[in-house]
Amino acid sequence: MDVRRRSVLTAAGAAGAVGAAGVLGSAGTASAAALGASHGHRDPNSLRELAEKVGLRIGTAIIPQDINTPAWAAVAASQFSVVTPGNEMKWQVVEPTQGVFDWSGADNLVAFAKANDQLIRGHTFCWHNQLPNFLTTGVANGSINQTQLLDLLEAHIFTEAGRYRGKIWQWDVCNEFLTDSNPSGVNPNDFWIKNAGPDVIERAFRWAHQADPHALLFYNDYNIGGEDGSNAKFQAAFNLAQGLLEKGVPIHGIGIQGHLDTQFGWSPQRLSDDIGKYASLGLKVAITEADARTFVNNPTDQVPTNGLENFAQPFEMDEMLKASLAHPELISFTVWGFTDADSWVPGFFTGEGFATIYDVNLNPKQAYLSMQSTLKLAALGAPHRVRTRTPHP
Ligand code: 9MR
Repeated sequence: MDVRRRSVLTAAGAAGAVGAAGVLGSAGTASAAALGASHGHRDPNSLRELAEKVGLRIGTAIIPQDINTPAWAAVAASQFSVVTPGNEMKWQVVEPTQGVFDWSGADNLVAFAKANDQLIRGHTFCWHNQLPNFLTTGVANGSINQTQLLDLLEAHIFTEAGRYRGKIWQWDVCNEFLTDSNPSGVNPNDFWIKNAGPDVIERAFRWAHQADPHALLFYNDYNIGGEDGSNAKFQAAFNLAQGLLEKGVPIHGIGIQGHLDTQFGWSPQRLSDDIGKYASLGLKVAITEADARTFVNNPTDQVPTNGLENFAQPFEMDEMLKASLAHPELISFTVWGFTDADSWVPGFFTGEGFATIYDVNLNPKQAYLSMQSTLKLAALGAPHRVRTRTPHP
């Protein structure tokens, strides 16, 4: 396990964290105010409008509070042109009990996106985390065997991809299958690899493609772009994608999550190189879960304990964006929650926070302003210099 990235999550811990974030069972109904809040009156200086000028989609993860809190919904609608459900399309949420489906949160997100002229990144079919209890328990006690597990996964993909067929721009088909070791590779102890077999990844992609032939299908992972000193995990992701392509598996893109922590090394230049290498395979690339966390005074106020973090945090966010802008194959840049108040970070990393682009009171932080000026430069270029008198030779 890479302790730099995350703490170990037990199934119970993950469920607790979701519950604490008010996600499970509180999907609610999107308010009329939230729907279409900013449609037709967009600020030309918003992230989405600036990025649009170079064809880049700027996105955010969305949790139900983002839709149900009018001030948050206004930001979600006005600043972003693609949205990802933070949890609402995960198996644990959509089918908590076998055969009993709850699409309310996912449907709300789809309606919100439609009302606000946003595309959707579907997240995620096949991940070891946030699985329903019936599945993990059944596998653990032997009542679900390998064939049955594959059948259940196939049904899950067809059901969910089928329900939203034609409405999803990119699907994260498989998520976080690689080890954090050096060298890295597909984790033999991953829930899916261990219990469904090593070809589960290609099966999942083929099923997803059959279920929604127009969706772009992504492999998504953390620490696979500029983040690891050894770059071992990038190499593993590259090899995985190349192997799938050689087998004719319908994979169309790589999702680099981009969960950074200012206390660790990270190289924007290497990120740019890595994006270029994925693109050289003929794949699209997306930054899917960008945030940069740091140590803070407390989880409520999230003020950095070291003043320099006010510069390091926006630097990392902005440099991720700059590396992204350099590559035409990089089609979307998504932040994992837009305000520190809706970020997953304080709940997962003790003492850390300040990871997003708006503060806990929904004021744009330097990270937002830096990204905005980068997009402005990309979209409009710098103005030509004023004329001056020049000395005669
Ligand atoms: O943001 C999500 C958080 O609300 C959940 O509690 C958590 C459970 O593991 O998952 C978070 O999202 C994860 C994403 O689905 C995959 N990459 C890592 C993200 C942060 O943990």
